[in-house]
Parts: sequence; C-alpha cells; structure tokens
Amino acid sequence: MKNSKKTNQDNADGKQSDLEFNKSHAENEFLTTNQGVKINDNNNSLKSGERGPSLLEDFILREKITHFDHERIPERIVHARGSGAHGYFELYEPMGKYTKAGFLNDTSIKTPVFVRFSTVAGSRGSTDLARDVRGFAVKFYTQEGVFDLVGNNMPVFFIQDAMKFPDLIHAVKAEPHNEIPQAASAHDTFWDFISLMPESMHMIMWVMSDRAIPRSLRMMEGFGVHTFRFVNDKNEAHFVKFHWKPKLGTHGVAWDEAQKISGKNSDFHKQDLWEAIEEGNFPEWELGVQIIPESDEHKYDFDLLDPTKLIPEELVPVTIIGKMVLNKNPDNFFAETEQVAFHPGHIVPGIDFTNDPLLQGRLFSYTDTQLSRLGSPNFHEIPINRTIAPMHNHQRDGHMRQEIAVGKVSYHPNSLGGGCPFQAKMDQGGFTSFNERVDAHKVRERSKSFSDHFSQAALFYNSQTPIEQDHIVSALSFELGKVETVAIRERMLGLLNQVDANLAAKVAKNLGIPVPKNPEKPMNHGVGADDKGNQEPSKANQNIVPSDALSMLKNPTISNTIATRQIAFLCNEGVNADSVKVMKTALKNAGAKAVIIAPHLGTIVSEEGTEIPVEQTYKIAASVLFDGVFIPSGKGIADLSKIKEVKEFLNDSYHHCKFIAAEGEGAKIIKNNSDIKEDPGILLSENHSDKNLNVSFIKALGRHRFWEREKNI
Ligand code: HDE
Repeated sequence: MKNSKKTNQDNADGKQSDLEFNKSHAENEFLTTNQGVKINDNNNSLKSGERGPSLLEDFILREKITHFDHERIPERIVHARGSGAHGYFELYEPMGKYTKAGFLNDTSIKTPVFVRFSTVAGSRGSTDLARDVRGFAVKFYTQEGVFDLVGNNMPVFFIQDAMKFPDLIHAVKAEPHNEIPQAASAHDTFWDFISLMPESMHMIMWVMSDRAIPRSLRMMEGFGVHTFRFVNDKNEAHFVKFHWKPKLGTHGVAWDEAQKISGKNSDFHKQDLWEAIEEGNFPEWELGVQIIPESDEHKYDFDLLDPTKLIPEELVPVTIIGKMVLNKNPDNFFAETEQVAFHPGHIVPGIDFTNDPLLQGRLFSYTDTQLSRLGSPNFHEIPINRTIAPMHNHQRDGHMRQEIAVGKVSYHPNSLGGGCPFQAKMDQGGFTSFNERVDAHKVRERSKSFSDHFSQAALFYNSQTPIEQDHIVSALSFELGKVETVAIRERMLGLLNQVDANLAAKVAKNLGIPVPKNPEKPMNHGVGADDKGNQEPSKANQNIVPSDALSMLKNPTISNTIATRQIAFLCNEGVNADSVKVMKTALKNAGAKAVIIAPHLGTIVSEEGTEIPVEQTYKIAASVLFDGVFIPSGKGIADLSKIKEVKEFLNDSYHHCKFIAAEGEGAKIIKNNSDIKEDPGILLSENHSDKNLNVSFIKALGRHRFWEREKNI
C-alpha cells in the first residue's frame, strides 16, 4: 500500500526514500494475507500430517499462488521492453507568444515528469542493444492535466499512414511460424515489407545508422516526430516540432560491440540509466522547438503533415526552451514503468494536433491498447498515471475502480448536485480544439505532397561523415545478408539506388549481386498511389544541402564531456599505485569513473606495498562494457600479457575504436601486441604517472571513439 500514498509530485521531489519509509514502518509490521489476516507460517503449506497431502482449505497458500499465477499482464504489443525514471521539467523563457500551456509559461514551476525509454520490436525480456528505434515517451504532470510527448529517438517514421502500422509491426517482429528472430530486423519479412514500401527509405537510413545502437539512453536525442500545434490565448496557432537534446551528447556503439554487449549484459542500457541516477549523475535533456507560422504551411518542398519528413534545423532553427532532469528511479518496475500508460492524445490547452494521418491513427490506438493491456478504462487511476490536476467527472464504475464516488448524481446537466462539476469556459482553462477549417470530400488517398520518398533519405545519407556512411553500408550489408530471398535483396538495392548510387553499389558489392538496371516499381506492389495515377519521383532531388545536425559526429551540439564514462584499469599484483591514483583522480575530476580490474577480487598489492581494492575480475569484465581502457605502469603489469582475457579485452577495445592509454610497463604490453597497430587513438607514455598523458586521454575520451581506426582494421 505504501506506494499508493506517494504522489507523482512526491516522486519528482525525491521525497522519502524506500529505506526511510521501511524504517518508519518496520515496527509492528507483520506479514498478512490480502485480507489483512496475520500469517503465522510463510514456509509450510497446510497438510494432513507432516508427510501427508496438502489441504484444499489452505486459503493462505491458495491466495499466494493465485496472485502469483496472475502476476503477468500482456506486454505492450510494441515497445515492450522499457526503462523508466522520474524527474522534472523546468522552463527557461515564457512561451506565451505561441502557447497558452501553463507549464510553458511559468518559469518558476518544476513540472514532474515520468519518462519511459524503450525498444520497439523485441519482447519485454529482450536485449537493450538491438538495432532498433528507441521510444522516448515523456509524461508531464502539469497543473492543467497530463501532457504526454510520446516520441522516438529518430525524428521520422517508417510509414505515412496509420493503416500500415499493423503490417509494419507484423513484418518486423519475430516471424510467426517459428518466432525467430527476437528483437532483430535482419530477416526476410521485415525487408520484404520495406522493399515494397519506398516511403520507409528515409527512416531506413536512420535505423541503419548508429542512432539505432545508442551508447546510453542518456546519450540519445528525442523527437516528437509529428508536427503538432501550439495555440496561444488569442487562439492563434503555430506548427511545432519537439526535440530533446541530451547534455551528454549523442553517441552510438559499434555494431559488433552491440552484439557482444547483448551477450555480456542484455540490461546494459537499463542498468546504465539506473546506476547513473542512483549515483546522483542525473541525466538532462534540453527541450527544443521548431516553430513554423501557419502561413508557412506550404512553403517547403515536403509536407509538414508527412511523418517521414523532418524540417532541417538549417531551415528552421531549434529554439531551446527548457530542460528536463531525471533524478529518481522508480520504486517498483511493474507499478510504474510497466503500468505507465502514454497517449499522444493526452494534451493540455495550448497544444493541439495536426492532420498528420499517422498521428490521427495513434489518437485511437493508445486508449485501445491500454484497455487490452491494463484491462480496464480505469487505468488513469493507477498511481503512475494519475493527474496532479483536480479531476472531477461523471465517469463511473468499471473493473477495479478505485474512486468511491459519493452522492447520487452521475450525469450532466444536473440540478440535484448543484450542477457540479461545471464546464470550464476558455478563460477558465477549458480545452477547446483549434478551430481549423476542414472542408473536403471523403477519400482514401495519399496526398501528392507526400510522394517524394527519396530526397530526405539522400539528405540524411549525404549529411553523414564518411565514417557514418560506412556504418550505414555495413548495417545494410549485415541486414540484407541475413535475408534469404534474393529477390528481396534485389528490390532493396533498387530502392537504395534511388537514394544514392554509391550507397547501392557498395551494398551490392557486399551482397555479391549487381544493382538491378531496371528496378521493379515497388509502388505497384502495395500502397496504390499508381492506381490513382500519381507520378512518384523516382530519384532523390539532386540539389540537397547537407544538414550537420543530422550527423552524430558533426552535430554542433555534440558534447565533449566525459562525465559518467566508465574507464577500465587493467591491473595486476605489482601495479604502480601512484600510476593508478594519478590517472584515477584526473578522470574522477573530469566526471568519469575508473574501474579496477585484476585477476582476482579482494585486494592486490602494489609495487609500493599498498593494497588496492579490486572491483571486477578478468572473468567478469569485458571491454564492450567500458568506454576506454588504461594500463598503468608497475613491475607486475608485464604478466598481464599472459592472461587470455586481457588480450581479448585489448583487441576488442582496439577493434571497437576505443581510446587506449598506457604508461610504463603498460605501454610495453600495447607495443608488444602484434594485433594492435599504433595510431592517434592509442596514447602511450614511457613515464610513470604522466600528467600529460592524463590530459590527452581525457581530451581523447571526449571524442567518444577513434572511428578513423576502422580504415586500418
Ligand atoms: Fe506507438 N504505440 N504507434 N508510435 N509508441 C505504442 O501503446 C501506434 C508511433 C511510441 O513507453 C502502443 O501503450 C500506432 C510513432 C512509443 O509506454 C500502441 C502507430 C511513434 C511507445 C502504439 C504508432 C510512436 C509507443 C503500445 C501508427 C513516435 C511506447 C503500448 C499509427 C512518434 C510508450 C502502448 C511507452 C507505444 C500504437 C506509431 C512512439 C499499440 C497505431 C510514429 C514511444 O498503442
């Protein structure tokens, strides 16, 4: 019962810790049944004689097992695997010119939030490091009601119309006959679908990029994807796109590394988020908006209502308006992260929808899915979903209703209840929909303004650095290499060729088949635009101006901080304690964390004779779980080269383009390793406790990876 007494506001303020709460309730707290009867023996079921059969009358056993049998609820049909955290949002400047939303006008309010990050395709127990889009859903508990910004870590989506969503998800999920593969898009049904859906090509560029394998949930951008509306108190509207910019920068891992992390620690992202918050390293994002006047609706060569398009930041800059801090882990995963119910239709006065046909479909889907998942229209009464705004209406009853409504009035208008509750006029904060004029024929059609599927795919590809482009080529070669049907590979090459001929040629080479000369017209297979006589542009627009904001490596907002990075210290008996201490202190001062690894747990004795506590052994630690590696000096360090796991550690660090620093005897280990070729990502010093090495290592780690190494390996 204790959690139900905590409010979302308490959670945001981080009020009472579990430990404090438990201490204050420890006295006189007995184990009871759900009916409050104190339990005398929680170890033995009721039997007829100590070796006899169990008795049906054991209501304590039956209650316990029945409850256990029903512990699972249906997992989310998409975004099943998630990690959540509480925090708050703070506004920098009042936004009254554009929106009347209270939380976007008062800079003194800390609006509580709950965020859930997720992968899309896998089941609830699947790995965090799947190549996938990440969900980035934020619930703002505003004083005017709940506002959910249910976005992703990529600014566009695979499809333009809600009608295609079940098809997309059926195609990407494990294949229905054998339920293989789990949390992976590298299989026939996904690419079969994609090869027939040219509208997916822009999103495909994003999911084949390193954005789909983030280093950390704390190092991802977030996007509202659809164009929404801001509405001010004069009822004037502006189009708006939402962006979350992480303070730690946007970083990905190498694909080989992602696959290895999945084996070493499939909870890598979940644990990283949890530990950062527990350690007080609260992740932060700034909220940015791109605002477009209604009069500019048709100004661009793409449609603002098309969710497969973004607005380049160079065309409409992102204005930063506030920040979000995540400062508290959930008390209970199920009660909060699993039961939280997001809905793009949860909006507050000052924010409104557009006619984006994907968004319009979502407005139906999310209540419907909660009914099946949480099992009742009363899901808003679950503590994590409760609004902090006063809530009064005449909705009644239903499964597991918590509220005990008093009195006999449950209708409006009424006189017996004094007319309560009253409708709110606009100036009393009543929600009114934006008064958009809609006057048209009913049609099942796609707007012609949605038909350029290749230009922004090419914009994304051409905005990447050569290293990032290589990663896209490798990802496509991996995914299509796992596809068994050759015709699907060929169709994909045809589509890639329509984005960029070089890209298609490189993937074709890896697949060992030529780019088809006259690719099949994929539109003939499916969405029917051809039936209506629409002429689809068959190639990307050639006059594309690259956008640096789309590249993780060029992104001007990239952060060079090494805060919260984990650096492995490869140690042994006889390590030089001063070498360890000097580097450890330098890293700590820069916000990073040194982890001492040695052949055994307990302590090791340094060459100076001091004891150094060991945190992990070589059997447990793996390079893929760290951001960089340091080998200190010391007589005993030379023996590290005899340890198989140390060699694997260094080789993986090298292949995944991590920065490696070493000094004294440590440097010799690197020099003598024939698998490692020295390059600027490897920082060696012959001296002990070299302060220059510390400075250059910290600077290097701020670059995240020395991706240039890939050319030599
Ligand atoms: Fe979702 N989506 N979606 N989606 N979505 C769900 O709702 C759906 C789409 C997104 O952490 C479901 O509560 C349809 C775009 C996130 O709990 C479901 C369509 C974007 C989450 C659903 C889309 C998203 C969901 C499953 C096409 C990025 C996880 C469980 C019309 C802007 C929220 C649930 C959480 C979850 C339907 C497309 C983001 C089934 C029909 C585009 C982050 O209702």
